[in-house]
Amino acid sequence: MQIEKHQIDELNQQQLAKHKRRFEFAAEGVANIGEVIKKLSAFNIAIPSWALGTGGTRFGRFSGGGEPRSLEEKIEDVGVIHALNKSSNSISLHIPWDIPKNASSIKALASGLGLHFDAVNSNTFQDQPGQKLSYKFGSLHHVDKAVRKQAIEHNIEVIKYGVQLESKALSVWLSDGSNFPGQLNLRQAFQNTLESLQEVYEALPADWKMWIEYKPYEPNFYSTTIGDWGQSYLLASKLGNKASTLVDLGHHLQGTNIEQIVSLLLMEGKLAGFHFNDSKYGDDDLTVGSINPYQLFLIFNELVEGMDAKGMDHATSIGWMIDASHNVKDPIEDLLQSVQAIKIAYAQALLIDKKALTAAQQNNDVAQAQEILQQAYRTDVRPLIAEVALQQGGALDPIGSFRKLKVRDQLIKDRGLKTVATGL
Ligand code: RM4
Ligand code: MN
Ligand code: MN
Repeated sequence: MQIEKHQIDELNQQQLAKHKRRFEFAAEGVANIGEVIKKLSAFNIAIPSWALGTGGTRFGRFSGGGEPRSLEEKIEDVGVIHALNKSSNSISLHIPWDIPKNASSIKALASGLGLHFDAVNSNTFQDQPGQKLSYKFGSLHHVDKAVRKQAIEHNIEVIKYGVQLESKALSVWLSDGSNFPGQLNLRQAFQNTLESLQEVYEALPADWKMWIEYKPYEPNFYSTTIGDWGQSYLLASKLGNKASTLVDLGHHLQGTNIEQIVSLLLMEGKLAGFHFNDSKYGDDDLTVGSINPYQLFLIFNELVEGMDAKGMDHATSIGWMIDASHNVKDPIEDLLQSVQAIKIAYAQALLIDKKALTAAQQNNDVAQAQEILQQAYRTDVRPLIAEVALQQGGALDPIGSFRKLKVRDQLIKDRGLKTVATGL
């Protein structure tokens, strides 16, 4: 299923007069409007292949219907998202959930939709059918060298798939840890992980990166071997320049100051990028911006300030990706909402009066500093986002258009009501 440009244009046409009024009003208050539009136009967020089916919990899964049944159909769904928002021009694959059996035809399908392949993700947190050794007690940190070797080989295989698709990064998330005190020698587990990652690192092509994700708990509930940014950073530093730390917003204990972590990783050149989502309790994988949009804005404040300080290109210097999965929403609508939320936070951060903020900070004018941040945060930037989409041939209202075009009905017709997508 593909959305035709004229369908989007027709819907835009109906909303154009209203949009123009809103945009003119919004643009009036933005001193650097040209630059903001330019930066927003260049900004894209990768879609994870595992988020296109309806998610589930360990208690159950309730399919919404019309889910993609193959990698090809997942790519088509990302094509739908990108046609609507013009900000999701890549897809990130999880191996072996999504093995590209025929890389050249997969690549052709993607590029026909204006898409390319973002980081490839390995999976040593589940046992796969026919797998020789079990990951029940971990993978790269395992006490048994043979299990570590199997996990290393899997990661190297994932790199090979990625090379065929012209991905440029391997993203590693390990569930390795322990459930009870005494189960593991914590130092040994870390050492084993480092040595295993070193072998994978050796297999990276020259222009590739390794992104190391951390997470404090789940599925292990006593220790996780890469449990926080310090542990990930330590590994990345020991591994070398190609390795850096990936921040998944849901992988922090409640109350953690994520923006501070982001700012320091960025300063050290060790911020790989993001898995965006939102959470209230833990790794909830909720829609970005649905719980705490202010935190997202504060993260973007650090990002914009830090990237500008280092002269980094916002769109391409780090990896922007969503990692969410949804039980009760249409996955495409949910992803559209997430991308909009990220762009809103980014746009608001671009509006911050940096000179004034620096002056307030230098003068310890705390109230003024807060005023400056919240002035940007409380600006309705949605007309700016809509304008950028319009200029790029996307939809003024992506979700509204998705509904008006009855995309899900069509997908259900094509694919059936009860489909089982691979993944979580
Ligand atoms: C993990 C983590 C990883 C993702 C898996 C599916 O919690 O966030 O990024 O690969 O879930
Ligand atoms: Mn993640
Ligand atoms: Mn997660």
